[in-house]
Amino acid sequence: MQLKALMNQQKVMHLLPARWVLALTFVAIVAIGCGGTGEQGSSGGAATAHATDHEVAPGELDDYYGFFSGGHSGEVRVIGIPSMRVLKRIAVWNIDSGSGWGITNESRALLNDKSVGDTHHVHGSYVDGTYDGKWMFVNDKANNRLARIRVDIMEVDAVVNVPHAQGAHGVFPQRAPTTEWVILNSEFRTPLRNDGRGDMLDASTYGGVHTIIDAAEMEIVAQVTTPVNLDLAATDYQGKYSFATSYNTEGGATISEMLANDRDFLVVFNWERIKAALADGSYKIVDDIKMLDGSAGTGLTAYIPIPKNPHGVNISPDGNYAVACGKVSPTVSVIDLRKLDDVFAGNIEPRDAVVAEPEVGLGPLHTTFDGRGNAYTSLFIDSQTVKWNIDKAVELYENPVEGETAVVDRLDIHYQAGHIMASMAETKEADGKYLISLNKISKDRFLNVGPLKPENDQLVDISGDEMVLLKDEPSYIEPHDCIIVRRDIIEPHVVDRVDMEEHPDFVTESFVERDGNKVTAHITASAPVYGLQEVVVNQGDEVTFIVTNTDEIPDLAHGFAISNYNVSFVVGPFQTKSVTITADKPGMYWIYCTNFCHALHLEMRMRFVVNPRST
Ligand code: CUK
Ligand code: CUA
Ligand code: CA
Repeated sequence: MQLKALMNQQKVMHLLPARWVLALTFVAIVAIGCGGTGEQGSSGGAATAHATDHEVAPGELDDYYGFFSGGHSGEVRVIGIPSMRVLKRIAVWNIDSGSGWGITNESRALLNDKSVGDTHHVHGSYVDGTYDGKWMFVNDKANNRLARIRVDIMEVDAVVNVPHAQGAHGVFPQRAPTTEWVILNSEFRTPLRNDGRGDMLDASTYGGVHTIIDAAEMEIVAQVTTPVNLDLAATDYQGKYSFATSYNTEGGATISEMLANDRDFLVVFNWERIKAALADGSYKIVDDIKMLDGSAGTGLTAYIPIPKNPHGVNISPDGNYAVACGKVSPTVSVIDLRKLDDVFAGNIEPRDAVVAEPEVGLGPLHTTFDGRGNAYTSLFIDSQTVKWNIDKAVELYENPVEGETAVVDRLDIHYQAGHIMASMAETKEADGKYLISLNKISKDRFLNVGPLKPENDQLVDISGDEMVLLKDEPSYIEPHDCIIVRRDIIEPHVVDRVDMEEHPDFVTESFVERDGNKVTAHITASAPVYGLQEVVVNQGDEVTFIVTNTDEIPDLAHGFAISNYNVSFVVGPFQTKSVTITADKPGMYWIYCTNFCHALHLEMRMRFVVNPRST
């Protein structure tokens, strides 16, 4: 397997300039685990002195909420910044008996009975270019879905399944005037109607999909198809354009095919034209979805050539620039968004919108901003954060000066950075205080825990001229991305309790009802008792337990586990959750509270009696 990977890598090498061969070989060595990780000097000494300024003492609260995707763990994590304390794990695509997600009827209905997912990007809803503290949106690259998290209770409340898409990856909400749309890119090209018809191995028939989702309804508005793949996503600050990087302009199905061209694309989607096309009916309906053709020449899109297999695209907080990272080119491409109207009007060539292409280092993946005109790009291969000045880059692109560069500072990170994110950087209120480098490899930075080591999320102070490393934080595989949101934006929205009547079947009085072989037990939970002492059913009955936590105390949750029946969930204050099981095992089974709620918590239990089927 490893040999084969190396051989494929070798094949690719023939197609690449010498410098990239070196770089990619390095990636290969790291990826197959037979080499080091390019260890470089650390900024340890300076960091320690500085770090104390950023300590959050016991009892003190953080200044920022971090929302981190959890990768193939399927969850989203809420982390206090700068303390890096993990405050909450929000189950999204995973099963979590800490909350009962994936176990209760309510969550299983949202999850469509799927139990895995792959979260890469979490982004908040916006009003006028900054977060409104209402929702978070997160993708599922594995099962091609988008989830919405309610910020007030920090739980998922809606899911949309996205057809015609695989590798549902880049996601970004509309930033202005408000988040009406959320866009989701499919990274993998597929047959657009993927139902087995045609020659499925003929990659030339495949396409990518830019899915537009209504944020409030969580329904698909339309899908714009492209001949190329669509990877990372962004929206502008005006509600006019959305963006996708495309690394497979070649339409290839193998790595070497996907690396053939020197330039791929930043694809720009024109919302005004998309809305017009939807209004005048220039779309096909495929499986109940409005599908628009976004090929070059349709006017809906612009394809801006940029080097090479680009990855992240991020918009500067002033709304003027898109920055796309070259990945296998040492450059980032700076696109002036004020030129896009001219591109769409045909006044200038798409490539003319590129106003800078500074060389920043090897393996640029993602860029973030400090709101003071500087950009920070993660370098996967160089294991660095590079800080560079946008205006300077534009100036030098126009008038190159020998020996001058837009780069202002470099910081070694440990090691192999993927995403990078500064505080409030995806809003017009970017404040340039903290930056987190989400590093894929921790190697020697923590106690060794075996072959699967944690990742390393490093906290960096970017408030001064030079970046200062403050903290290493191990993280469980594998957050790709995060956003850092000011506390005052989130905190006022978070509630202590839910409205009990949100659930149509909330329970205030406990009782059991029977309808044929269907039994429903309505149960209150109030420390330290359930509203029923026993539920007696017959073998084969379909039994639904509906549990409402009626305790008046905030922060007092009750659990509900049924011994040997594979049920365990937690009901928060004033919440109602339910589960339906088939009583297929005769006997007496204790139902007990799993969450320590009272001095008599251990006594908080009831019996579930299943009479054997009469013969
Ligand atoms: S991707 Cu993982 S490091 Cu899914 Cu945003 Cu770039
Ligand atoms: Cu209720 Cu423990
Ligand atoms: Ca390519």
